[in-house]
Amino acid sequence: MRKYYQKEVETASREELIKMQSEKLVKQVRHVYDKVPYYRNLMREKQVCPEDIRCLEDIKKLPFLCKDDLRDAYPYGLLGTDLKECVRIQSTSGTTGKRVVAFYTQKDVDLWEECCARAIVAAGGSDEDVCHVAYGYGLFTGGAGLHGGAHKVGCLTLPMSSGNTDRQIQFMMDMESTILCCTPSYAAYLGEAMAERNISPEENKLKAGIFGAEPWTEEMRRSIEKSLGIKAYDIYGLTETSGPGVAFECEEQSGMHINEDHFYAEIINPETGEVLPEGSKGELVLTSLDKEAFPLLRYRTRDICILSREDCSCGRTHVKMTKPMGRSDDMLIIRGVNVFPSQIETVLLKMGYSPNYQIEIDRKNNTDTFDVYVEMSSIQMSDKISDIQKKEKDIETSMRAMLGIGPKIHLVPIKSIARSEGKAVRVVDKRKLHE
Ligand code: DLL
Repeated sequence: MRKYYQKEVETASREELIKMQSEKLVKQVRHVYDKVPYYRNLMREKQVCPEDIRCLEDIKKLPFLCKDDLRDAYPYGLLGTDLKECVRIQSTSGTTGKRVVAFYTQKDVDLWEECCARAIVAAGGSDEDVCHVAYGYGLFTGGAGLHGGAHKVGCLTLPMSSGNTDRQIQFMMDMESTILCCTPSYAAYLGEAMAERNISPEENKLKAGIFGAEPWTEEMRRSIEKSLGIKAYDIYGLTETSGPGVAFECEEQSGMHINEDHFYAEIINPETGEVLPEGSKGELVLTSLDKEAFPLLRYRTRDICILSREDCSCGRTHVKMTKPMGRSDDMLIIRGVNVFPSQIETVLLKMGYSPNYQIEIDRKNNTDTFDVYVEMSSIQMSDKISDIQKKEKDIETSMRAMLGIGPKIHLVPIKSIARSEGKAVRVVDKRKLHE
């Protein structure tokens, strides 16, 4: 059975990798400087020009990019090619405010799909497999990325998209799906739904799952593996860097190999921006080394993790990252959707509510619950119950329009949300997602 999708590069020596990365970086910095005025200005502010970047070490001289830059430059300000050369747009979940829109040339799509193909092969996939893609299709990168990867590997690809659990199970059983790709929480839910339908793990033909897009624990891995009778592999990525496939797990299931021929990874102290030595816990910063349309240099992912270059028994030489251990900003991932508390606050203030609110998230039956408690004004307190219920519904609708998912809104009496002495406690996250 095939062990690697692109053996030569996946097992290249460190020296070869560093040489490749250095060459690509020098070229990429020149490309970005010439093509992206936004980044050129940032470089000028830092008094660095393309000639200063001669090897990998020099990357430290470059400025960082962060989500705010993406927002400032929205929609076309970071394009590295003419729009005419782009063939695809994908975007983050969540809508207004913090939406990220990424562009792709055909070459970008091909490289992205190859990264996903590597993940599928590392999970034991081949052209003998039926790859069941239950990540959302559409603007979200999950469906498109794994779908493209499955095609490259030659799998029979089932473009299921998310939702409609009965149909998922029917196709999984009838088409004899062998590899499942979806969020870990949906995988857990499918496991439960199959048990409820008296389908035992031995009855399905699944052998592996490729799960990511949200935090999940080792316990969750074990529970999914048991309920579906599979091996469950992690996959990491973000829209800004194409989507899934920046990093993926191999048979060792102990951290994800970053596709270092396409992404250069650094770990920084999120407070100071200082680059930390290998083995330190900090914020992951990624540089896409050969993307054409959306070539981000030193992009601050806000994901906290640790990198390790210890030898891996799978033979891959690319650096491994731990599961993300949290974020250095306040972004929440609820049912796979990226949510910022500031978006919730914007809706409430626009609708005339006070900024006294609290977001409560929990996980019940493998599904995230999402409740927002909002204080009423003294005038609203005298409203009839039916009026209050209508107001709750109205807020819910506006939030759904803003976020892409609707929380359950609870209008509560004035002063019932505990005031804090320091920073307000806006988010109570009861899920235990990080070990
Ligand atoms: O979630 C891309 C993706 C799709 C990855 C399918 C894996 C599988 P965004 O919607 O832009 O893109 O969200 C990116 O999700 O910064 C992390 O905080 C989080 N994330 C992604 N993968 C993992 C993972 C996609 N394996 C944000 N574990 C990232 C934990 C993850 N968090």
